Amino acid sequence: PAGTILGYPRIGRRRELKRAVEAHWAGTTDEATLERTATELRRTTRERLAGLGLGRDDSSIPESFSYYDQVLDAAATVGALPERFAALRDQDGGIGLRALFTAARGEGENAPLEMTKWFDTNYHYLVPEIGQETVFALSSDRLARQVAEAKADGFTVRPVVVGPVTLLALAKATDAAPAGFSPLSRLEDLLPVYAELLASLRAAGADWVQLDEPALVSESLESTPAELAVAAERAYAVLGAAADRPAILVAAGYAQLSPEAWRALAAAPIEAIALDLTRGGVPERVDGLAGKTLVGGTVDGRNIWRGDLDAAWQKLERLGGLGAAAIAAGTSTSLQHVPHDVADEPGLDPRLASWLAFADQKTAQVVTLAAGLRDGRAAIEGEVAAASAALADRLSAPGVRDGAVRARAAALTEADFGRGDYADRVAAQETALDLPVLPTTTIGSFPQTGEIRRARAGHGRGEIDAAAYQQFLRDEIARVIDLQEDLGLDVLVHGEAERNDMVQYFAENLDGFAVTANGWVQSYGSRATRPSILWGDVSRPAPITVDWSSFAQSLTDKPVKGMLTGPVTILAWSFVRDDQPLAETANQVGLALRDEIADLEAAGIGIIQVDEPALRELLPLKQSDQPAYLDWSVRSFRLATAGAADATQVHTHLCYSEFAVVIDAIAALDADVTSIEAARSRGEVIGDIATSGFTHGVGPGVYDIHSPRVPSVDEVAGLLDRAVAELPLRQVWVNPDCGLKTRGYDETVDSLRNLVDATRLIREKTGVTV
Ligand code: THG
Ligand code: ZN
Repeated sequence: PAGTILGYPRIGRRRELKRAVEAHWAGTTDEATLERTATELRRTTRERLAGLGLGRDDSSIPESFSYYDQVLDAAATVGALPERFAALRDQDGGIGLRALFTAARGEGENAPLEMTKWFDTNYHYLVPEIGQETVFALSSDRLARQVAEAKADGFTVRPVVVGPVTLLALAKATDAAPAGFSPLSRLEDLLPVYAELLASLRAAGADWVQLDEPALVSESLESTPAELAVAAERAYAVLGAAADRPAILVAAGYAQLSPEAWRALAAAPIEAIALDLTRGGVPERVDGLAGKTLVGGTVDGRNIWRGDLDAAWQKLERLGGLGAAAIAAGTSTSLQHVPHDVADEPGLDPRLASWLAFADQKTAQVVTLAAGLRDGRAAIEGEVAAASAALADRLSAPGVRDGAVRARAAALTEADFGRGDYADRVAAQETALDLPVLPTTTIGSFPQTGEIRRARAGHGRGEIDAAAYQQFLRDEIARVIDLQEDLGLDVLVHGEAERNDMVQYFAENLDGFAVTANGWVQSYGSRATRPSILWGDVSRPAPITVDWSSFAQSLTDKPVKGMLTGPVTILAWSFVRDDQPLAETANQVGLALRDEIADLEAAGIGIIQVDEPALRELLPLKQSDQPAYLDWSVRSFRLATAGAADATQVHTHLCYSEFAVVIDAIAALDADVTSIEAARSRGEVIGDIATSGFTHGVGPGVYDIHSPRVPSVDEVAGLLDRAVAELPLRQVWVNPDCGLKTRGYDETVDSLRNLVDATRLIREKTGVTV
């Protein structure tokens, strides 16, 4: 076929899969009911994709369904589930839904697989655990059954599986593995199982299979690009030679293939390669392409812009010059990273909507490009012109370029990016704040109870008027302030009951953003977010958080932290305009936040936290792109915060454990206090901070908020002991490792009480109590 998409959202237009899966987890529905819902979703997806113009019987419709995660699916298919879940297998060793969901979610003592970000997206996958002892064996026929199910409905679909190189490259060694063990060393043992899988897909009626190998574009994995290319060469030599297989499409999205991997795939005995042409250009001409189809990923699977069909066409033409047997149009990646359909957003401004393409619109674009490849460019001239006109309209529409915002950004000087000397700030803050040693605080949000969610929803539907909603939130703030005073915390928060999401809340209150009603994108498992759309120049029409923060401060003599989300995180968790460098957009957000900070200061708020949990997330896959990213991301944070007076204490919070990777950038943020998640191993993070020479205040999270478990006083005291042994006493803060929004009140109160008690113990032990 002349066009295909590499994958489609599987959560359902109204998050049907989330509801079905969570009902099953809650025990209200059985497995058969869940399977029926999933079957229905797949059927609807196929019909829709056919309706949009993909062929019913030419393998252009991908079968990319997953109940939870495609990496978990691939691991389960080849039998690579850790030993601790062995008891959940079927009698014949097969891995069914129960084992799959338990590996994803954990059960009792058996921790779930670790979760981490999928390349530079906001999707999270489960990390397979593979050791010397892992026995690979075909352990699930789920994908083959889905192919057969489609066949019975009259569709020949193209099953999508994570490829063997990527599966191993993303895996971590099991605890039992010897030191230095690399899962990639198991490639030879894994390949026969993939060959068996391919044969089963062929038997089920698949003419083509898609093996996703995005590891081949990354420079941020344990294995080097050269090692990965060698593995790919071997893998596709073996799979290409397998008997009874469907034609193989290897898809490598998310960035440009490494030159080594490009040469290896071109030379391999496979039938097609899908390239991401939205990141990096058309690759060099190499040997081996003569018998192959190249799928030009020209429709961006990562953003929601309608895109430039003329530019896409030109890339396809250049791809056609490489000497391949055939060229097809495609998406750059799976469409799992974008919402379903712009038509589900009647509330969006129609002009903005005309600039957008979600999964369905992107599929239609691929179909258009495919028609052009088949029938000639003239056949699609109308659609190409319409896309160009929408793009031109976007670039010239009111609000996209705001003269005042641009003039302000143009007038910035280096002085706007730096605060006063740190030592002076410490002195001014000691006088202003008078905090004890080992100050205790929380990250910002308190539990979002059902009551809070219902009140917000009621207000959204117009059932609760503005005055009543405001009073509800004030009562909630008063309750949270009282609670923190009772617990004896030193730096209080207002609890963020007014916020649905730490990014969407600011998007709703800043100019230049739009929010969607149904624009859900899977984050992990059954969880999704609705990324905001940053379409225009950003400015702040009015103060956003000042009333809530000053109300909270009026209730207590203790300092209440102002709580803001930083520019990098606002960008990372939104769909961002692609017509200017991210650095420019980040600075606009930074300036809006700078004004908010000035207003908070004027309202008497002495501590302001600007969260950047996503700082690590946006780090580019290519090492050569990383320094520029770290430079602009750090600068936008500094721009936001550098207007603060010396006496104002600026805090930030970062949500990940790979502290070492970006330690220099964290130091360069120059926040007075940084709280960090310490999930990997709390002690290790303290060690990392100590050896890094980090000099500012730091709060290594003393307990994990991602679990309802209450840490004991001894446990917290043990960590604090270690912290004060390795770090100067004056540097250490005491806090949980992330916001409390997803927790219940019972465990939150018990945990915070133990945190405060442990802090008292250590203060007494050190003999310094103020
Ligand atoms: N906000 C935004 N993006 C994010 C996060 C966030 N991306 C990264 C990280 N945090 C992802 N983590 C989560 C955690 C929980 C949920 C989603 C992503 C979640 N979502 C609800 C669900 O799916 O039921 C829906 C939330 C809602 O109703 O708004 O629980 O914090 N922007
Ligand atoms: Zn966090």
